[in-house]
Amino acid sequence: MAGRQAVKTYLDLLSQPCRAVLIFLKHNKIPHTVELVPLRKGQHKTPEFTKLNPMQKVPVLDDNGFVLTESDAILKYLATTYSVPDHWYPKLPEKRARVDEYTAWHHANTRLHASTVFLQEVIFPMMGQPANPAKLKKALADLDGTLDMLENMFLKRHAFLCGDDVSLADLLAVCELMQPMCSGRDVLKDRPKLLSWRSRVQSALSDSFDDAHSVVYQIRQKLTAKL
Ligand SMILES: N[C@@H](CCC(=O)N[C@@H](CS)C(=O)NCC(=O)O)C(=O)O
Repeated sequence: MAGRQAVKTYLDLLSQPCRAVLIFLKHNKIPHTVELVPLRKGQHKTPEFTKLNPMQKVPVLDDNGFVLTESDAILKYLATTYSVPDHWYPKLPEKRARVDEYTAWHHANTRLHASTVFLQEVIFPMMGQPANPAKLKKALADLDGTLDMLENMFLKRHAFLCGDDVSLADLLAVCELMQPMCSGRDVLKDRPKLLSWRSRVQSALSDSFDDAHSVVYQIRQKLTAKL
């Protein structure tokens, strides 16, 4: 858009929703800048960042003074404000509603369960607190239920979660499902249908996928080398 300045983002790339936002911006060549907010250093708790986002969470978008939080809202805002291919967030009401259906479900399912596995296996041990076997077992069982739903409901009719092409739903989901990979755990390894889906999403996102996930690969290398 003529005269429009690059959008500013506040991200930590170990954060799944931050990676989704960055991949979307890069893949769609939306002019942007990135301000890193390292969560491990508590940078999200500073007075300046708290002023920007009182919830003290990343990602945050600042589009020429319009400040927005929540990856779901940020991605939909970018998809509707910038000229990007329709498949990301289709204009046709029924197709759009399919993406909304997934994204409404995502936070209490794919995100919650995959990130609980990650917390138990990676973050708590990093903080000197070993994984709690009962909590890890429950998180893995919950995640299994979510993966069943992805296969049997969302991927039942289409190659992607909400249609025949990649959408915001696939982007949010794949970033969450990559997170447990930090400990070397591939949560999709025994699920051929979801593995094929991930390959399709990865191909659709091309280099932006691996670029954004380089931090995940680095942690995996570090943690699995110790085993
Ligand atoms: N629902 C939010 C979740 C944001 C969120 O939980 N971000 C995490 C990183 S993945 C964070 O900033 N955590 C810092 C904290 O809770 O202290 C979204 O999708 O943007």
